[in-house]
Amino acid sequence: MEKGITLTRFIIEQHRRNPDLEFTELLAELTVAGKIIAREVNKAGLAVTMGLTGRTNVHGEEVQKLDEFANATIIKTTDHTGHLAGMASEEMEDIYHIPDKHPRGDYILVFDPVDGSSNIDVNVNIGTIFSIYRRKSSGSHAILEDFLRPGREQVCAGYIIYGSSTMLVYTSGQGVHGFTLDPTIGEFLLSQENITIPRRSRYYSANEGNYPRWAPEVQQYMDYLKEEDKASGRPYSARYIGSLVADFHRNLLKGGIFLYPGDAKAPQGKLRLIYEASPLAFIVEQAGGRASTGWQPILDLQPEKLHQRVPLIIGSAEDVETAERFITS
Ligand code: AHM
Ligand code: MG
Repeated sequence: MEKGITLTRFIIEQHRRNPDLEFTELLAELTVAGKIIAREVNKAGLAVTMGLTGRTNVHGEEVQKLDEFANATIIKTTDHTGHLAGMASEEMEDIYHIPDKHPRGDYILVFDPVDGSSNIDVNVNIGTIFSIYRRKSSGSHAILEDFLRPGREQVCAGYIIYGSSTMLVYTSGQGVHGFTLDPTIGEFLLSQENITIPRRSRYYSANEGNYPRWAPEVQQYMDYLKEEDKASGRPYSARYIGSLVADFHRNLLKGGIFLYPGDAKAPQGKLRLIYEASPLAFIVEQAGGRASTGWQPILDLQPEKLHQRVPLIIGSAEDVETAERFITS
């Protein structure tokens, strides 16, 4: 489609071509949440939404005011649409049930309202990650089993990145498309249709401070990345922001591999399966890349808990394959 058309029009056209995409209105509401969160992020140090709340979340992490604001904003902009039977997020211990005053629908929404929270106060890119599944249960409210689903069953996944510009990237299983917020008209406009990730890259993103705790196979892979490449005469270059969405977004466009493996202290790593790893895995596969625990595709995992963590290796297909070879050898 023509570059510069609005996200709303793009979504309507997609829906026309594939009437099965009944959740497109929900996606449109999510973009409203994205704009409201972007507005708060852009106020940076001036806003009352900056800083800590003084509470810790279900993961024992300090909750930023923006985490809470973004969580509440996403709920508020989507709970009345009639498409949802329930929601779950990084900031809520349990499932959020749609209030009885609103109609309920066939989908569930999972999200990480602000990913990379530790970067909020220092003007570094952060993001919102989301994913939509069709519910399985048929009662009046969604149940836990509706959320514990392999990532392959996602019908839509995306993220909004708050950076030098605000961008929304999503897939509904028909390619990956990127939209940039034009702040002068308040609309997301198509900037990249059918994004594909380079098959091989020269970049890696990992928190190498954890190197001493990694398994020897992971350490060997990391050592390999630092060997001089015969063709370029250079090792891989490190690029680590510490905001998953930002690291992922750069790798998606330029090529690269992101790793957050398990280690001696945290065998399942840090990142959450349902609302961090799986949505990005759906996007990367749609873009021709790969996402893995090292042993298994992320999208094949059957979650056992809502807030389950998972080792994540994601990015350019050939780089992820090489990492898998090291890890499983
Ligand atoms: P968050 O969702 O609480 O912000 O935590 C997830 C973040 C990711 O964005 C990022 O990849 C990772 O944590 C960074 O962790 P570390 O500081 O250990 O490198
Ligand atoms: Mg997160």
